[in-house]
Amino acid sequence: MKTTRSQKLFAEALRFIPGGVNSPVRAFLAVGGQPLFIKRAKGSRLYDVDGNSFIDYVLSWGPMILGHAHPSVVKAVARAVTNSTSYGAPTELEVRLARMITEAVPSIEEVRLVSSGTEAVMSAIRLARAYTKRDGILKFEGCYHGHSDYLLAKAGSGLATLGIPDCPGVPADFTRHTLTAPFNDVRTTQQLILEHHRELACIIVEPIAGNMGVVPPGEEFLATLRTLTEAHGILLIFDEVITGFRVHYGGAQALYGVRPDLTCLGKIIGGGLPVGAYGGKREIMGLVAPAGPVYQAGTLSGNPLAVTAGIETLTKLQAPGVYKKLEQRAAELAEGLGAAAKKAGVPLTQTRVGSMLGVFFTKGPVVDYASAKRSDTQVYAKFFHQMLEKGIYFAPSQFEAAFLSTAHTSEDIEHTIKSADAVFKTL
Ligand code: KE4
Repeated sequence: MKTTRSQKLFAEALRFIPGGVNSPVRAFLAVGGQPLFIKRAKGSRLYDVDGNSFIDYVLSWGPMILGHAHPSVVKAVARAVTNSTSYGAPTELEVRLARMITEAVPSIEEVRLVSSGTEAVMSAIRLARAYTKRDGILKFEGCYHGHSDYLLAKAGSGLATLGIPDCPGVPADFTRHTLTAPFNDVRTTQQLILEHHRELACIIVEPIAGNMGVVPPGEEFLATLRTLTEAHGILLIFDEVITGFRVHYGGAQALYGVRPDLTCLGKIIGGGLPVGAYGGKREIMGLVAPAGPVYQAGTLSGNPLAVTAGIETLTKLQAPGVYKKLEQRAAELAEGLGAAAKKAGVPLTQTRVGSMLGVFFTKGPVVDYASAKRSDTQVYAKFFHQMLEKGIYFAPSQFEAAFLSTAHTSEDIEHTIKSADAVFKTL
């Protein structure tokens, strides 16, 4: 595959941008090689600067659920841009998107728009701490909630001690209040809550983990979190930045029937432009400035272009049968990959909820971060590069999700399965 222009651009990027990229995972460090520079995309396909084209299963890490450059999104944003790009004043558009979100997600009575998932989570945690007047946070290993300081924590030695920083530049003080437990581990979570409930403001969880590869919640996991938090006045925060409008129009909370106190959203609600959001019960959201004392602000919050793209995307997702079709396509792909791996004798564990898919090169099962890490990342890297050569773009990291869009055709799926069939044989 010719990659001369990408290589040239990467060399130049390295002169001006740390690691040559504006977000670490894009640098291909987890799979080796150099990143491809994308020129344009349409539907399920990406086109790079060297003229190569790929079926895209990254979809900008989730937002592009309608595929790239969906005609009605393009039209709406093209029209909106002629009215200027930002006012820093309220618009009818923001009211529309807020209404759509509260109608889609029953646990959200009020919602605040921000510009990224990180900002949404950071604000939701500040709000939970203000509402409960407690400082403690409990998160789960392998879950990622954006890069705010106190979430870049790892389990202290032995679960009893509080979090220690997992990244230079984060003062120990900032992660002291952050506890971590293994995802899906009800017993440990219960033990931590019993020990620390007096100081816990919230438990934050990706209801379907998407940042260690895809790991669905165990049978009673989410319901138990709900019961335990309720019993101790701890707020339950669902980080649905990935799962919101991905696995169901009402998010994972609608799929599993568990209502959190606060929900964080992002990605799909901006249709690929910068939007994040956090929302929940009026009684809690009423504390957010200027209605209440919890300060949070943003120059471009509710930006008219980003909100327009979000409104168009959610409107298209309301069409009957959209999620059923996404489910069918994704099931087709998973079946095909499973059969191909079996035929080639490659140990493959797949995890899937709707159109978000996990592919692990391990016997499995994969139920948490420890078991996800048993996956052979060297084999994943070979799989990634050989599929790339065949015009298929999976995530350049084992610990991400593969996504499908409404633009992926059955021909795309067939081509992907046929390619995987050939690739698995070499593994
Ligand atoms: P952003 O700040 O990147 O918009 O959102 C942070 C975030 C919060 N919560 C969850 C569950 C997330 O998955 C994310 C961001 N996801 C990563 C990859 N899975 C975005 C890709 C990147 O970091 O470049």
